[in-house]
Amino acid sequence: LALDGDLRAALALKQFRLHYQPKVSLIDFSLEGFEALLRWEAVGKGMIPPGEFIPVAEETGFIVPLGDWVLDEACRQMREWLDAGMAPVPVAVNISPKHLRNRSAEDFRRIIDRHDLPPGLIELEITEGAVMQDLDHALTVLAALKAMGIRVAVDDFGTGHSSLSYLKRLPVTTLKIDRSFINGVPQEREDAGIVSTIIAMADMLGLHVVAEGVEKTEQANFLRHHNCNQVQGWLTGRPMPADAASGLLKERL
Ligand code: G
Ligand code: G
Ligand code: NA
Ligand code: MN
Repeated sequence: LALDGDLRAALALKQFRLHYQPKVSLIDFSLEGFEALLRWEAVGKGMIPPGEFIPVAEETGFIVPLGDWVLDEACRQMREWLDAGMAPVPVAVNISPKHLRNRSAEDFRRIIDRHDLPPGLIELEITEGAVMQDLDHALTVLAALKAMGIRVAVDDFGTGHSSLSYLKRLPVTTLKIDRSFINGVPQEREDAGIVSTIIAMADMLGLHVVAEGVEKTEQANFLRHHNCNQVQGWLTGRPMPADAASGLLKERL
């Protein structure tokens, strides 16, 4: 397991990278967005997955500067794509609970402005848990982000403890259905029921809905039948380095 000091050194040594996973339309599988996912290329240890160090960073508080770096790096990449004349798609960045608690909407905005980007090209993914840990702060930040035109998605939707009355009050643009529900689709009755109900509810609330962890064609067919908007999963694209993501953007032209 990584130690706090290792993580601080890794940031100083520029050992963190972002990979980008496609989000595609369910109508024609065309590229509509990316989720940025953090990777640590440790010398001699290969690539360390985030599951092994994000919890440490969250525990020690290092997630705050690390999360700022992730947002800054995603914005820098977006600026590079724009400057190269490419038509980019929005990039989503994961914001951990402690990062959200320690930052204001203006803090996030400042990072985006540093790269002179239209705010609509950046989306923040926030879990229900992060929202519920400090609801007043989260509601203030999310409302301000929305007013600035920055998109916000509720990540891992369905696994947290937020009630529907909170969901109604949350100023978000998108729900991402957790992959644990997508796993059982279409064969498991309960999962199929939960997924189709979340899609119908999102539609009723005017929210965009994305299914995570789609690995099989039958899952995509089920989601398309129920009018889900987007899918993200191994079926339509694994997380990839920035140059491969650039390749996908160029193919669209
Ligand atoms: O890519 P992988 O499946 O190993 O990711 C594991 C977990 O790490 C996921 O829950 C993912 O959301 C999280 N994660 C990946 N990148 C980031 C990041 O930049 N910031 C935060 N807070 N979590 C991330
Ligand atoms: O917690 P979060 O939703 O951010 O987690 C995203 C993680 O899910 C990423 O680390 C990514 O590698 C992983 N992931 C993306 N698509 C799939 C998939 O189709 N199957 C599985 N098992 N994991 C996936
Ligand atoms: Na996410
Ligand atoms: Mn998720």
